[in-house]
Amino acid sequence: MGGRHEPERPMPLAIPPELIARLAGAQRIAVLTGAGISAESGIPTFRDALTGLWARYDPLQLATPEGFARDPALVWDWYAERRRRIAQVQPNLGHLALAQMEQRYPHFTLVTQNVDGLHQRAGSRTVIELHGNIGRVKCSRELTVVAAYAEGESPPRCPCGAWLRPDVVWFGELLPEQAMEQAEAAARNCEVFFTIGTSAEVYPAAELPMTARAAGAAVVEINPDKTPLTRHAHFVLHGPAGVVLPQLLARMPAAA
Ligand code: BV8
Repeated sequence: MGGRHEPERPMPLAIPPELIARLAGAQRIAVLTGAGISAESGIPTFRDALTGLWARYDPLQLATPEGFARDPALVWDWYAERRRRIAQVQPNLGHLALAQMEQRYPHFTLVTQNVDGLHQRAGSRTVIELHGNIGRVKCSRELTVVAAYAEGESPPRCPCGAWLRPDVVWFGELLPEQAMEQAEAAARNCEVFFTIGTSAEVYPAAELPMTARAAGAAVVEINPDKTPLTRHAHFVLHGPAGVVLPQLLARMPAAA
């Protein structure tokens, strides 16, 4: 009889000792995450070919005010489908490791481009959402968040009569000013800046690791693939966030 099949144990990662030393001596850490950190929860990234119903749609067309104006029902239904998928998944080991990492440092700022709320569900207490949150809905005219709305019409309407829309930042829209200011301050003042699961192609978020680098921080990229940032990073850990982050956490100082 064959033995019990041990779950696939990830290969131990070669983590540079200089990085361990930087993390041991650091007080201020900043992290930027992108869609890749939610990939292991089963949420397709923007660069993956979207599976199923949405395979033929391009987020760059749907996640825009023009796309919404052109076909509000299609855009609303795309977000409703994404919301349903997010409700069915769980945060993964990468999200959970970042929530624990926050406890290890006196100054830990997590900035995310993701709109799925999985960092908060994993227990991260301070999350700066640069691109909003798919769980929130706002009036497309008054821009005020609406807590409840009658399902039925797609998109539903605000009491003022205008369509409701997801409270996310579309391409061509400005990012929330306070969120961006906090993110930039964290990038300028941190000692180590992690960029995790992002293709580093969407601005102005993609500027943050370069801001940190210019301010003297050690920039660490965690991604299975290369990105335009890879050559600028001081440390590159090639692998999925759900594998790399728990191994990195195990080498970090105990909780502060
Ligand atoms: C703006 C919410 C000012 C909606 C999103 C230069 C300066 C300023 C602006 C621009 C500029 N150049 C171009 C622009 C315009 C534009 C832009 O950046 N375009 C890109 C396409 C070039 N930026 C904007 O429009 C921004 N607004 O600048 O306002 C302005 C205003 C008016 C006129 C002019 C300027 C707004 C950008 C925000 C858009 N909204 N999301 C929604 O989600 O539906 S962006 C959306 O796409 C996501 O939020 C995310 O940010 C982005 C996708 O990027 P990633 O997160 O990196 O995901 P991606 O799939 O690309 O990559 C995943 C990575 O994970 C890969 O590298 C993969 O290898 C890796 N990975 C996979 N598995 C794993 C993994 N990593 C780790 N572990 C794994 N297991």
